[in-house]
Amino acid sequence: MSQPAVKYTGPPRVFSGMQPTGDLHLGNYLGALKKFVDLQHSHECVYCIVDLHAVTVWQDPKILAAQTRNIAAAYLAAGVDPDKAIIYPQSAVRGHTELAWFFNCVARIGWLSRMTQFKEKSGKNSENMSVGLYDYPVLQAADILLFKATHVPVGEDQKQHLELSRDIAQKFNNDFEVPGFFPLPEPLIKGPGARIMSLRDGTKKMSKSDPSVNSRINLTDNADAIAKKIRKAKTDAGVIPESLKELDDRPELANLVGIYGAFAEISKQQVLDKYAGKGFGVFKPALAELAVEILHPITERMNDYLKNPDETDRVLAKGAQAANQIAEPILAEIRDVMGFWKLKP
Ligand code: AQP
Repeated sequence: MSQPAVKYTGPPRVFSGMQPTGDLHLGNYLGALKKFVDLQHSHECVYCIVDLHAVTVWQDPKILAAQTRNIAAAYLAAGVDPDKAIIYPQSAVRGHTELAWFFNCVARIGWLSRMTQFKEKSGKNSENMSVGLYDYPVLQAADILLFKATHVPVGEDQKQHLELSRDIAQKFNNDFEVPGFFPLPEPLIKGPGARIMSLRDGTKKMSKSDPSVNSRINLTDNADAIAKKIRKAKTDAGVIPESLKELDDRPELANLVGIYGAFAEISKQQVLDKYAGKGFGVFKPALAELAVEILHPITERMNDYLKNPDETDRVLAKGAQAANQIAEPILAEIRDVMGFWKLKP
């Protein structure tokens, strides 16, 4: 029977993560990582490297740990401060998998079957996908709620998964008659970086798995590669228009204007005000210069961290300990709510 909505009254907490499935790109940076850095100044933040999510598709065991370090290096290089925010690998905190199982018994098959990301990733081959890939959003709900996180900075592609996390939290609170036990986590999606599109096709999301390397700018790209990819970015024959409405049927240009706005921290309209009437010969070099100015220092710092894996490992080990300290008491509470056996004190 559904309970009246009771608000969660615990402390605000931010949680998010990235998969160690390849080099991070501009979409990951502008859609999520940049927000990670900003939020650490105002919130308690927990940032995970979601290696358990990564293995929902095949990962070479010989390189998984190195990929995990790479993502940690990207977090640190982008400005996540391990003295302010927790950075850790998901598999180092066992609570993720335990809570995912509990939530498997709360979530409904019908909810999961509506998830568009699974449909996109599996295509016509869904019978051959891992059960883990199908169950991915349940693990994601467990990631967030293991910390009773209230806010989740993500790109727009994660909106549906976040809605599922809220549904799971609400159903748990109702089923076990513990109103307000879990917060209903709020996605932090807004801003011009929320959906960065491929540089080769303005209708497709920029993605690690796109076979075209020119479709994305990676955080490991040097200045020349960044400039070249922007120069080669697909555009049309027109000039930069005056109004946002005129971007509607020019997806590639709309994407580049959004990227400029996200870097410069101005609105798309302000970008148009600056460049209206100018051609791509002016706009693309200006965008490339801005991109290099912001990304180059991150790439350099990332290379330093990659040369020094011991330091990154120290951050991850300390982070795992801190994450476990938050997660363990919450997990104990959840086990109590669900009525599992425990030894009498
Ligand atoms: N194009 C994007 N624009 C804005 N945000 C994006 N994110 C991903 N792509 C874009 C956000 O980055 C965070 C981490 O994503 P992830 O590591 O979970 O991987 P993903 O979403 O699977 O990233 P990819 O690059 O798209 O990988 P593949 O190719 O494997 O599908 C998330 O917050 C995500 O929203």
